[in-house]
Amino acid sequence: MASPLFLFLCFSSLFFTPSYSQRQSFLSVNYYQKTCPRFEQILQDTTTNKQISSPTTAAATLRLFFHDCFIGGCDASVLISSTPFNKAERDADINLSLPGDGFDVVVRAKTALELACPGVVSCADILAVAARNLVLMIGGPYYSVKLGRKDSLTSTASSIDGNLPKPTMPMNQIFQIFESRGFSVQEMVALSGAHTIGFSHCKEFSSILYNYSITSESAPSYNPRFSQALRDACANYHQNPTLSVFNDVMSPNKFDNMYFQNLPKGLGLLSSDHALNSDPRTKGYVDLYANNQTAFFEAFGAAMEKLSVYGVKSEGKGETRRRCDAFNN
Ligand code: HEM
Ligand SMILES: *[C@@H]1O[C@H](CO)[C@@H](O)[C@H](O)[C@H]1NC(C)=O
Ligand SMILES: *[C@@H]1O[C@H](CO)[C@@H](O)[C@H](O)[C@H]1NC(C)=O
Ligand SMILES: CC(=O)N[C@H]1CO[C@H](CO)[C@@H](O)[C@@H]1O
Repeated sequence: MASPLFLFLCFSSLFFTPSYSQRQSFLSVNYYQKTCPRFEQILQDTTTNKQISSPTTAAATLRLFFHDCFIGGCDASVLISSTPFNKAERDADINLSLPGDGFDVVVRAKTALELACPGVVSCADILAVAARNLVLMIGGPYYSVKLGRKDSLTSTASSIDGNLPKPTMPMNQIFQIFESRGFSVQEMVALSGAHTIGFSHCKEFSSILYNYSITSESAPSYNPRFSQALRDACANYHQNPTLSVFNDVMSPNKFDNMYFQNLPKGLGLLSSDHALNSDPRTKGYVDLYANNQTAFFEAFGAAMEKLSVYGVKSEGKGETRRRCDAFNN
Protein backbone atom coordinates (compact mmCIF):
# COMPACT_ATOMS: atom_id res chain seq x y z
CA MET A 1 0.00 0.00 0.00
CA ALA A 2 1.59 3.27 -1.09
CA SER A 3 1.73 5.99 1.51
CA PRO A 4 1.09 9.61 0.49
CA LEU A 5 4.75 10.39 1.12
CA PHE A 6 5.80 7.57 -1.18
CA LEU A 7 3.46 8.81 -3.90
CA PHE A 8 4.74 12.33 -3.47
CA LEU A 9 8.32 11.15 -3.89
CA CYS A 10 7.40 9.19 -7.02
CA PHE A 11 5.61 12.11 -8.54
CA SER A 12 8.23 14.63 -7.63
CA SER A 13 10.87 12.49 -9.28
CA LEU A 14 8.68 12.13 -12.35
CA PHE A 15 8.38 15.85 -12.57
CA PHE A 16 11.88 16.90 -11.70
CA THR A 17 14.20 14.21 -13.01
CA PRO A 18 13.62 14.71 -16.74
CA SER A 19 14.25 18.45 -16.69
CA TYR A 20 17.31 17.93 -14.51
CA SER A 21 18.91 15.39 -16.83
CA GLN A 22 17.81 17.34 -19.90
CA ARG A 23 19.67 20.35 -18.62
CA GLN A 24 22.92 18.43 -18.42
CA SER A 25 22.61 15.67 -20.97
CA PHE A 26 24.62 17.59 -23.53
CA LEU A 27 27.59 17.80 -21.15
CA SER A 28 30.27 15.12 -20.85
CA VAL A 29 33.75 14.87 -19.39
CA ASN A 30 35.29 13.92 -22.76
CA TYR A 31 33.39 16.49 -24.82
CA TYR A 32 36.54 17.75 -26.59
CA GLN A 33 38.20 14.35 -27.04
CA LYS A 34 37.83 14.45 -30.84
CA THR A 35 37.52 18.17 -31.54
CA CYS A 36 40.34 19.36 -29.29
CA PRO A 37 42.36 16.44 -27.94
CA ARG A 38 44.95 18.70 -26.30
CA PHE A 39 42.31 20.58 -24.27
CA GLU A 40 43.21 19.06 -20.88
CA GLN A 41 46.96 19.43 -21.46
CA ILE A 42 46.70 23.05 -22.57
CA LEU A 43 44.55 23.92 -19.57
CA GLN A 44 46.96 22.10 -17.27
CA ASP A 45 50.01 23.94 -18.63
CA THR A 46 48.32 27.34 -18.59
CA THR A 47 46.94 27.11 -15.06
CA THR A 48 50.20 25.71 -13.65
CA ASN A 49 52.39 28.37 -15.22
CA LYS A 50 50.07 31.19 -14.24
CA GLN A 51 49.74 30.05 -10.61
CA ILE A 52 53.51 29.72 -10.27
CA SER A 53 54.11 33.24 -11.59
CA SER A 54 51.12 34.78 -9.70
CA PRO A 55 50.15 32.84 -6.56
CA THR A 56 46.97 34.91 -6.12
CA THR A 57 45.52 33.33 -9.27
CA ALA A 58 43.82 30.36 -7.61
CA ALA A 59 41.69 32.47 -5.26
CA ALA A 60 40.96 35.04 -7.95
CA THR A 61 39.77 32.35 -10.36
CA LEU A 62 37.69 30.44 -7.82
CA ARG A 63 35.80 33.59 -6.86
CA LEU A 64 35.38 34.62 -10.48
CA PHE A 65 33.87 31.22 -11.23
CA PHE A 66 31.46 31.45 -8.28
CA HIS A 67 30.28 34.88 -9.42
CA ASP A 68 29.91 33.71 -13.00
CA CYS A 69 27.77 30.71 -12.04
CA PHE A 70 25.48 32.52 -9.59
CA ILE A 71 24.52 35.14 -12.16
CA GLY A 72 22.58 33.33 -14.85
CA GLY A 73 24.55 30.09 -14.74
CA CYS A 74 28.15 29.11 -15.57
CA ASP A 75 28.26 30.83 -18.94
CA ALA A 76 31.27 33.20 -18.87
CA SER A 77 28.92 36.21 -18.62
CA VAL A 78 31.29 37.64 -16.01
CA LEU A 79 34.15 37.79 -18.54
CA ILE A 80 32.46 40.26 -20.91
CA SER A 81 33.90 43.79 -20.95
CA SER A 82 31.61 46.79 -20.83
CA THR A 83 31.05 48.86 -23.96
CA PRO A 84 29.65 52.39 -24.35
CA PHE A 85 26.27 50.68 -24.89
CA ASN A 86 26.32 48.07 -22.13
CA LYS A 87 27.58 48.08 -18.55
CA ALA A 88 28.61 44.44 -18.13
CA GLU A 89 28.41 42.16 -15.11
CA ARG A 90 32.08 42.59 -14.17
CA ASP A 91 31.60 46.33 -13.78
CA ALA A 92 28.91 46.11 -11.13
CA ASP A 93 30.09 47.74 -7.88
CA ILE A 94 30.82 44.38 -6.33
CA ASN A 95 33.45 43.79 -9.02
CA LEU A 96 36.23 45.82 -7.50
CA SER A 97 37.24 42.62 -5.86
CA LEU A 98 37.45 40.48 -8.98
CA PRO A 99 41.17 40.67 -9.53
CA GLY A 100 42.83 40.56 -12.92
CA ASP A 101 44.58 37.22 -12.46
CA GLY A 102 41.35 35.27 -12.84
CA PHE A 103 40.52 36.96 -16.14
CA ASP A 104 44.12 36.65 -17.29
CA VAL A 105 44.39 32.89 -16.83
CA VAL A 106 41.27 32.43 -18.98
CA VAL A 107 42.64 34.72 -21.70
CA ARG A 108 45.91 32.81 -21.76
CA ALA A 109 44.18 29.45 -22.05
CA LYS A 110 41.83 30.77 -24.73
CA THR A 111 44.76 32.10 -26.79
CA ALA A 112 46.55 28.74 -26.67
CA LEU A 113 43.34 26.83 -27.44
CA GLU A 114 42.44 29.02 -30.41
CA LEU A 115 45.83 28.15 -31.93
CA ALA A 116 45.34 24.43 -31.35
CA CYS A 117 41.64 24.13 -32.24
CA PRO A 118 40.07 27.39 -33.40
CA GLY A 119 36.47 28.15 -32.48
CA VAL A 120 35.93 24.94 -30.51
CA VAL A 121 36.30 25.51 -26.76
CA SER A 122 33.91 27.80 -24.86
CA CYS A 123 35.11 30.37 -22.35
CA ALA A 124 32.67 28.95 -19.79
CA ASP A 125 34.38 25.55 -20.00
CA ILE A 126 37.81 27.17 -19.69
CA LEU A 127 36.81 29.03 -16.50
CA ALA A 128 35.24 25.91 -14.96
CA VAL A 129 38.31 23.73 -15.57
CA ALA A 130 40.79 26.47 -14.63
CA ALA A 131 39.08 26.88 -11.23
CA ARG A 132 39.17 23.11 -10.63
CA ASN A 133 42.83 22.76 -11.66
CA LEU A 134 43.89 25.66 -9.46
CA VAL A 135 42.05 24.37 -6.38
CA LEU A 136 43.78 21.02 -6.87
CA MET A 137 47.17 22.64 -7.40
CA ILE A 138 47.10 24.40 -4.02
CA GLY A 139 46.11 21.28 -2.11
CA GLY A 140 42.34 21.06 -2.55
CA PRO A 141 40.20 18.16 -3.72
CA TYR A 142 39.80 16.92 -7.29
CA TYR A 143 36.29 16.86 -8.68
CA SER A 144 35.16 16.08 -12.18
CA VAL A 145 34.00 18.88 -14.48
CA LYS A 146 31.69 18.03 -17.35
CA LEU A 147 32.21 20.00 -20.57
CA GLY A 148 30.13 21.45 -23.38
CA ARG A 149 28.88 24.74 -21.88
CA LYS A 150 28.09 27.54 -24.31
CA ASP A 151 28.95 31.18 -23.59
CA SER A 152 26.24 33.69 -22.74
CA LEU A 153 24.76 36.15 -25.19
CA THR A 154 24.18 38.78 -22.48
CA SER A 155 25.99 40.29 -19.50
CA THR A 156 24.56 43.16 -17.50
CA ALA A 157 25.74 44.82 -14.31
CA SER A 158 22.14 45.24 -13.18
CA SER A 159 21.66 41.46 -12.91
CA ILE A 160 24.00 41.34 -9.88
CA ASP A 161 21.83 43.15 -7.35
CA GLY A 162 20.69 40.82 -4.60
CA ASN A 163 22.01 37.76 -6.45
CA LEU A 164 25.45 37.59 -4.89
CA PRO A 165 25.94 37.25 -1.15
CA LYS A 166 27.45 40.16 0.76
CA PRO A 167 29.04 39.77 4.18
CA THR A 168 26.67 42.26 5.79
CA MET A 169 23.48 40.56 4.56
CA PRO A 170 21.39 38.81 7.23
CA MET A 171 22.02 35.05 7.22
CA ASN A 172 18.48 34.36 6.02
CA GLN A 173 19.11 36.38 2.90
CA ILE A 174 22.39 34.57 2.21
CA PHE A 175 20.64 31.21 2.72
CA GLN A 176 17.93 32.31 0.32
CA ILE A 177 20.42 33.20 -2.43
CA PHE A 178 21.85 29.68 -2.26
CA GLU A 179 18.53 27.93 -1.70
CA SER A 180 16.87 29.58 -4.68
CA ARG A 181 19.61 28.01 -6.82
CA GLY A 182 19.08 24.59 -5.29
CA PHE A 183 21.96 24.62 -2.79
CA SER A 184 21.34 23.36 0.74
CA VAL A 185 22.64 24.98 3.90
CA GLN A 186 25.27 22.25 4.14
CA GLU A 187 26.41 22.90 0.58
CA MET A 188 26.54 26.60 1.32
CA VAL A 189 28.79 26.00 4.32
CA ALA A 190 31.03 23.66 2.30
CA LEU A 191 31.35 26.19 -0.53
CA SER A 192 32.15 28.94 1.97
CA GLY A 193 35.25 26.89 2.78
CA ALA A 194 36.63 28.59 -0.35
CA HIS A 195 37.57 31.36 2.09
CA THR A 196 40.48 29.17 3.12
CA ILE A 197 42.37 31.04 0.39
CA GLY A 198 42.58 34.58 -0.92
CA PHE A 199 41.96 37.92 0.70
CA SER A 200 39.37 40.57 1.45
CA HIS A 201 39.56 44.34 1.31
CA CYS A 202 39.27 46.13 4.66
CA LYS A 203 36.01 47.81 3.75
CA GLU A 204 34.35 44.38 3.47
CA PHE A 205 34.63 43.82 7.22
CA SER A 206 35.09 47.36 8.58
CA SER A 207 31.54 47.42 9.95
CA ILE A 208 32.38 44.75 12.53
CA LEU A 209 35.98 45.92 13.05
CA TYR A 210 35.49 49.58 13.96
CA ASN A 211 32.89 51.36 16.09
CA TYR A 212 31.00 48.10 16.56
CA SER A 213 29.22 49.19 19.76
CA ILE A 214 29.54 51.59 22.67
CA THR A 215 31.34 48.99 24.74
CA SER A 216 33.43 47.26 22.13
CA GLU A 217 35.28 48.61 19.15
CA SER A 218 35.16 45.31 17.21
CA ALA A 219 32.62 42.49 17.21
CA PRO A 220 33.15 40.36 20.35
CA SER A 221 33.24 37.23 18.18
CA TYR A 222 36.77 38.21 17.09
CA ASN A 223 39.74 36.95 19.04
CA PRO A 224 40.89 40.24 20.70
CA ARG A 225 44.50 40.00 19.51
CA PHE A 226 43.31 39.22 16.00
CA SER A 227 40.93 42.20 15.89
CA GLN A 228 43.71 44.48 17.17
CA ALA A 229 46.00 43.22 14.41
CA LEU A 230 43.24 43.80 11.85
CA ARG A 231 42.61 47.34 13.11
CA ASP A 232 46.31 48.07 12.74
CA ALA A 233 46.48 46.53 9.27
CA CYS A 234 43.40 48.41 8.08
CA ALA A 235 44.02 51.69 9.97
CA ASN A 236 44.49 53.63 6.78
CA TYR A 237 41.83 51.96 4.64
CA HIS A 238 39.78 55.10 3.96
CA GLN A 239 42.81 56.70 2.33
CA ASN A 240 43.99 53.44 0.81
CA PRO A 241 41.06 51.30 -0.35
CA THR A 242 43.39 48.62 -1.72
CA LEU A 243 44.41 47.53 1.81
CA SER A 244 43.42 43.91 2.27
CA VAL A 245 43.88 40.96 4.61
CA PHE A 246 44.10 37.17 4.11
CA ASN A 247 40.80 35.34 4.54
CA ASP A 248 42.61 32.50 6.32
CA VAL A 249 45.28 34.07 8.49
CA MET A 250 46.86 30.70 9.39
CA SER A 251 47.47 29.16 5.93
CA PRO A 252 46.42 31.74 3.35
CA ASN A 253 47.78 30.03 0.26
CA LYS A 254 46.86 26.46 1.02
CA PHE A 255 43.50 24.90 0.28
CA ASP A 256 42.75 23.08 3.55
CA ASN A 257 40.13 23.09 6.31
CA MET A 258 41.90 25.79 8.33
CA TYR A 259 39.12 28.27 7.55
CA PHE A 260 36.74 26.13 9.63
CA GLN A 261 39.30 25.60 12.40
CA ASN A 262 39.72 29.38 12.59
CA LEU A 263 36.05 30.22 13.04
CA PRO A 264 35.52 28.87 16.61
CA LYS A 265 38.78 30.57 17.64
CA GLY A 266 37.51 33.99 16.58
CA LEU A 267 39.86 34.09 13.60
CA GLY A 268 37.16 34.48 10.97
CA LEU A 269 37.37 37.63 8.88
CA LEU A 270 34.00 38.60 7.41
CA SER A 271 30.76 39.07 9.27
CA SER A 272 29.28 36.17 7.28
CA ASP A 273 32.21 33.96 8.34
CA HIS A 274 31.49 34.73 12.01
CA ALA A 275 27.80 34.06 11.42
CA LEU A 276 28.47 30.51 10.16
CA ASN A 277 29.97 29.76 13.56
CA SER A 278 27.19 31.33 15.61
CA ASP A 279 24.10 30.29 13.63
CA PRO A 280 22.72 26.99 14.98
CA ARG A 281 21.78 25.94 11.44
CA THR A 282 25.41 26.04 10.29
CA LYS A 283 27.51 25.54 13.43
CA GLY A 284 27.36 21.74 13.21
CA TYR A 285 28.83 21.74 9.71
CA VAL A 286 31.55 24.18 10.75
CA ASP A 287 32.58 21.81 13.55
CA LEU A 288 32.37 18.77 11.26
CA TYR A 289 34.62 20.33 8.63
CA ALA A 290 37.00 21.77 11.25
CA ASN A 291 37.49 18.29 12.69
CA ASN A 292 37.61 16.32 9.47
CA GLN A 293 39.30 17.68 6.37
CA THR A 294 38.29 14.60 4.37
CA ALA A 295 34.63 15.32 5.07
CA PHE A 296 35.16 18.95 3.98
CA PHE A 297 36.96 17.96 0.77
CA GLU A 298 34.24 15.47 -0.16
CA ALA A 299 31.48 18.01 0.47
CA PHE A 300 33.34 20.83 -1.27
CA GLY A 301 34.13 18.70 -4.33
CA ALA A 302 30.53 17.52 -4.65
CA ALA A 303 29.17 21.06 -4.22
CA MET A 304 31.63 22.45 -6.76
CA GLU A 305 30.66 19.78 -9.25
CA LYS A 306 27.04 20.80 -8.75
CA LEU A 307 27.92 24.49 -9.02
CA SER A 308 29.81 23.85 -12.26
CA VAL A 309 26.69 22.61 -14.06
CA TYR A 310 24.36 25.22 -12.61
CA GLY A 311 22.33 26.94 -15.33
CA VAL A 312 24.68 25.91 -18.16
CA LYS A 313 23.62 26.78 -21.70
CA SER A 314 23.38 24.35 -24.58
CA GLU A 315 23.82 24.91 -28.31
CA GLY A 316 21.25 27.43 -29.45
CA LYS A 317 21.08 29.13 -26.03
CA GLY A 318 24.61 30.43 -26.31
CA GLU A 319 27.70 30.59 -28.50
CA THR A 320 31.39 29.68 -28.48
CA ARG A 321 33.03 33.07 -28.18
CA ARG A 322 36.08 33.84 -30.29
CA ARG A 323 37.43 36.00 -27.50
CA CYS A 324 36.24 35.68 -23.93
CA ASP A 325 35.68 39.37 -23.22
CA ALA A 326 33.35 40.09 -26.16
CA PHE A 327 30.29 38.58 -27.85
CA ASN A 328 30.85 37.32 -31.38
CA ASN A 329 28.43 39.89 -32.77
C1 HEM B 1 28.54 32.66 1.73
C2 HEM B 1 28.53 33.83 1.21
C3 HEM B 1 29.76 34.55 0.73
C4 HEM B 1 30.05 35.85 1.00
C5 HEM B 1 29.22 36.81 1.81
C6 HEM B 1 31.32 36.13 0.36
C7 HEM B 1 31.95 37.36 0.39
C8 HEM B 1 33.24 37.58 -0.02
C9 HEM B 1 33.93 38.85 0.10
C10 HEM B 1 33.34 40.14 0.59
C11 HEM B 1 35.20 38.65 -0.33
C12 HEM B 1 36.31 39.69 -0.40
C13 HEM B 1 36.32 40.38 -1.72
C14 HEM B 1 37.39 41.42 -1.75
O1 HEM B 1 37.42 42.28 -0.89
O2 HEM B 1 38.23 41.37 -2.66
C15 HEM B 1 35.32 37.27 -0.73
C16 HEM B 1 36.47 36.69 -1.21
C17 HEM B 1 36.52 35.43 -1.74
N1 HEM B 1 35.45 34.57 -1.89
FE1 HEM B 1 33.63 34.76 -1.04
N2 HEM B 1 31.77 35.01 -0.28
C18 HEM B 1 30.84 34.03 -0.10
C19 HEM B 1 30.90 32.75 -0.64
C20 HEM B 1 31.90 32.31 -1.48
C21 HEM B 1 31.86 31.09 -2.26
C22 HEM B 1 30.67 30.13 -2.31
C23 HEM B 1 33.04 31.00 -2.92
C24 HEM B 1 33.54 29.96 -3.91
C25 HEM B 1 33.10 28.75 -3.99
C26 HEM B 1 33.83 32.15 -2.53
C27 HEM B 1 35.13 32.37 -2.91
C28 HEM B 1 35.89 33.44 -2.52
C29 HEM B 1 37.33 33.55 -2.74
C30 HEM B 1 38.22 32.49 -3.36
C31 HEM B 1 37.71 34.80 -2.26
C32 HEM B 1 39.12 35.40 -2.32
C33 HEM B 1 39.27 36.15 -3.62
C34 HEM B 1 40.69 36.64 -3.88
O3 HEM B 1 41.57 36.49 -3.04
O4 HEM B 1 40.93 37.18 -4.97
N3 HEM B 1 33.11 32.92 -1.67
N4 HEM B 1 34.11 36.65 -0.54
C1 LIG C 1 34.43 55.75 14.80
O1 LIG C 1 33.56 56.72 15.34
C2 LIG C 1 34.18 57.92 15.66
C3 LIG C 1 33.18 58.83 16.36
O2 LIG C 1 31.93 58.77 15.72
C4 LIG C 1 34.73 58.55 14.39
O3 LIG C 1 35.40 59.79 14.67
C5 LIG C 1 35.72 57.59 13.76
O4 LIG C 1 36.17 58.09 12.51
C6 LIG C 1 35.09 56.23 13.53
N1 LIG C 1 36.13 55.31 13.10
C7 LIG C 1 36.04 54.62 11.97
C8 LIG C 1 37.22 53.79 11.63
O5 LIG C 1 35.04 54.63 11.25
C1 LIG D 1 35.97 11.89 8.18
O1 LIG D 1 35.07 11.95 7.10
C2 LIG D 1 35.18 10.86 6.21
C3 LIG D 1 34.33 11.17 5.00
O2 LIG D 1 33.04 11.54 5.35
C4 LIG D 1 34.79 9.59 6.93
O3 LIG D 1 34.88 8.48 6.06
C5 LIG D 1 35.70 9.40 8.13
O4 LIG D 1 35.27 8.29 8.88
C6 LIG D 1 35.72 10.64 9.00
N1 LIG D 1 36.77 10.50 10.01
C7 LIG D 1 36.54 10.64 11.30
C8 LIG D 1 37.73 10.52 12.19
O5 LIG D 1 35.43 10.88 11.75
C1 LIG E 1 33.27 50.06 -8.37
C2 LIG E 1 34.49 49.65 -9.09
O1 LIG E 1 35.56 49.57 -8.55
N1 LIG E 1 34.32 49.34 -10.37
C3 LIG E 1 35.43 48.90 -11.21
C4 LIG E 1 35.07 47.64 -11.94
O2 LIG E 1 36.12 47.22 -12.78
C5 LIG E 1 36.54 48.15 -13.73
C6 LIG E 1 37.68 47.54 -14.51
O3 LIG E 1 37.46 46.21 -14.79
C7 LIG E 1 36.96 49.46 -13.07
O4 LIG E 1 37.27 50.41 -14.06
C8 LIG E 1 35.84 49.99 -12.20
O5 LIG E 1 36.26 51.12 -11.50
